[in-house]
Amino acid sequence: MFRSIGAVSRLTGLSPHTLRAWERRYSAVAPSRNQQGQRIYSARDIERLQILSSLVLSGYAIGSIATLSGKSLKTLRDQDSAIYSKIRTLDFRKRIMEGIHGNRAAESAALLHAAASCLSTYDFLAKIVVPLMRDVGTAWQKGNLHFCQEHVITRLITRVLRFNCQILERVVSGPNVLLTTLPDEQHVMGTLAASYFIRSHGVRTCIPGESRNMPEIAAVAERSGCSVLGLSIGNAKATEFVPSILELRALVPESIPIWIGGTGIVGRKPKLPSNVVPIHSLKSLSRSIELIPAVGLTLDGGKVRKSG
Ligand code: B12
Repeated sequence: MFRSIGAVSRLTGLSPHTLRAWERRYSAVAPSRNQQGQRIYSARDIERLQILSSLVLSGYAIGSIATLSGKSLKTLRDQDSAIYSKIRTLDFRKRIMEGIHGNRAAESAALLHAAASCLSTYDFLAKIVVPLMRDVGTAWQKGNLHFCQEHVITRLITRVLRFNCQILERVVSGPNVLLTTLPDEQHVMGTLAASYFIRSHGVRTCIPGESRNMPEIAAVAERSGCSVLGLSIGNAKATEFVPSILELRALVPESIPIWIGGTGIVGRKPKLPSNVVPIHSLKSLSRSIELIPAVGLTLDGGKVRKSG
C-alpha cells in the first residue's frame, strides 16, 4: 500500500514541508514517484518516518539519525521509549486523574489531547486510555471516585477518540471494518478505541448506531459491504457471550470474518469456529489488520500468504 505525502503527513504528524526537507537535506527516506511525478511512500518509508519523528520529539537532531539503518533506528527507538515513554505515559495518566479528582475537567481534556498528539496511537491506547479506564473502574469500586467523575472521564476520552478518528477519516481507504457491540452492551468505548487504532493503520472503519438484535447486526454488516465485522465485548460473565456470537455467525455471510475484542474476552479462551477470531491485544490486532485481504496478507488453509 502506497500513500501520498498528505496522507503520510497526517499519519506521522510531520508537515509536507518537513517531509520534503528531511528527504532533500538529510536523505531520511527516498520515496518512489507515481506517473504524475508525485511522491508515494511505502509502508517501510512511513514506519521509518514515524520512528524518526518520535526520536526527534525526544530530542535527537534529525541530522544525526536520518541515515541510520532501519535496524539501528528501531534499537534506538526501543531504548528511548523504554526510558522516556514510561515517564511520559505515567506522568500523563497521573495528571489526567488528578484533574478528574480535583474536578478540573478542562485540564484533563487538554492533557488527553496532548497525549494523543505526542504519543503513538499504540502508546496512547495501551498506556493511557486502557489503564486509565481500568484505574477509573477500580477507584469507582473502592468508592474513591464519584459516579459523576467517572462520567466526566468517560465523556472526555470518548470525545478525544472520536476527534482522532475523524482526523483519520480522510486518509483511510480500501477495506472496511464494521465495529459494533452485541445488543444491550453499554461499553462502547472499546469500539471507538479499536476504530482509532485500525484507522491509524490506514484502514476504513465504521461504527453504526446501536443494534437491537442479531438479525439487525447481520443485515447492517451485509449492507455495509464490510470486509470484517468487529464486536466489542465489555460486560460478560465467563464465556456467556459465545451463544450470541454463534447465532450471529450463522446469520453473517461466511466471507465476512468476525473479530471479537474488549475487556469481556481478556483472559478467556472460548471455543469458537475458525472464522470468529478473538483478539486479545492491540499487537495482535495489528497482525490481524495485515491479514485482511487487500491490506496485505491473507489466510490460506491456516497458512499466511500474500493476497492478490
Ligand atoms: C467505563 C465503564 C462503564 C461505562 C461504559 C461507558 C461507555 N461509554 O463505554 C458504564 C458506566 C456505562 C458501565 C456500565 C456497566 N459496567 Co462497566 N466498566 C467501565 C470501565 C470502568 C472501563 C471500560 C472501558 O471503557 N475501557 C476502555 C476501553 C477503551 O478498553 P477496552 O474496552 O478494553 O478496549 C480495548 C481493547 O480491549 C480493544 N478492543 C475493544 N473492543 C474491541 C473490539 C474489537 C473487534 C477489537 C479487535 C479490539 C477491541 O480496543 C481497546 C484498546 O486497546 C470497566 C473497568 C475495566 N477494568 O475495564 C468497567 C467494566 C467493563 N464494567 C463492568 C460491569 C460489570 C458493568 C455493569 C454491569 C455495571 C452494573 N452493575 O450496572 C454495567 C454494564 C451495562 C451493560 N449492559 O453493558 C465490568 C465487566 C466485568 C466483566 N468482565 O464482565 C468491568 C470490567 C468493571 C469490573 N471490574 O467489574 N461501565
